[in-house]
Amino acid sequence: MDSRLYVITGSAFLKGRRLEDVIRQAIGGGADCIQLREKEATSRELLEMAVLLRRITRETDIRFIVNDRVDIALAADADGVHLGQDDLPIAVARKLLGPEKIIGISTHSVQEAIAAEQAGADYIGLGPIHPTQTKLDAEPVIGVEGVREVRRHVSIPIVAIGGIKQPDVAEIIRAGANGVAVISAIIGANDVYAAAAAMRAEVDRIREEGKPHGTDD
Ligand code: TZP
Ligand code: MG
Repeated sequence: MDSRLYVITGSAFLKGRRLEDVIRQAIGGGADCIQLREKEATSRELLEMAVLLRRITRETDIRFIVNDRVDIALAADADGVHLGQDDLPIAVARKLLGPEKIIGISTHSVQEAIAAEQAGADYIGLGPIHPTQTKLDAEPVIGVEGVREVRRHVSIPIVAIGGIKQPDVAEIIRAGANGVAVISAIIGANDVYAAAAAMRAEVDRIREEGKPHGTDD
């Protein structure tokens, strides 16, 4: 699960554009994983979006992850789920999903990262790196230094999240993140394709410098 540009949905940023079009542009620009995350949606709406995103990500051969909801992930045959600290425990999610699905965990500290790895997470989301307006109940920011510290303690892939914009990418990847997870800077961009392409190119450029980025490299 070594994602370089992990794009998360956020309907608030669509500004009247169709989810399908915006996601296709993000994938065209280089997103290699899409996560469905819609906190306000009903189960029925989530399922509909999940089926749509599964179709697009299958066509383009990239990963598809569902936030919070193991049931929706199973129903849409997503590649996995992304769970927060207060969602189902990893062991329970693993039992429901079986051995093949991906399980990612949101972490905010070295302790949470180590616990996630020990519990069998396939990757961690780590942040918020910078202040974000997108998640109002976000934990305190951990900065790039937080990435460097967590990288020293876990070997599973790290996807950094929170307020990340194109100029931030280089130091985050140099600090040991495998990739970046982004909502507003891509979904909210006027030119989604260009925003994704610029961020993906930056991840690729720094990754090619050859720093260690976890076991999946
Ligand atoms: N978890 C930590 S920060 C965040 C989530 C879901 C929001 C990221 O959105 P943005 O717009 O890229 O800051
Ligand atoms: Mg959650």
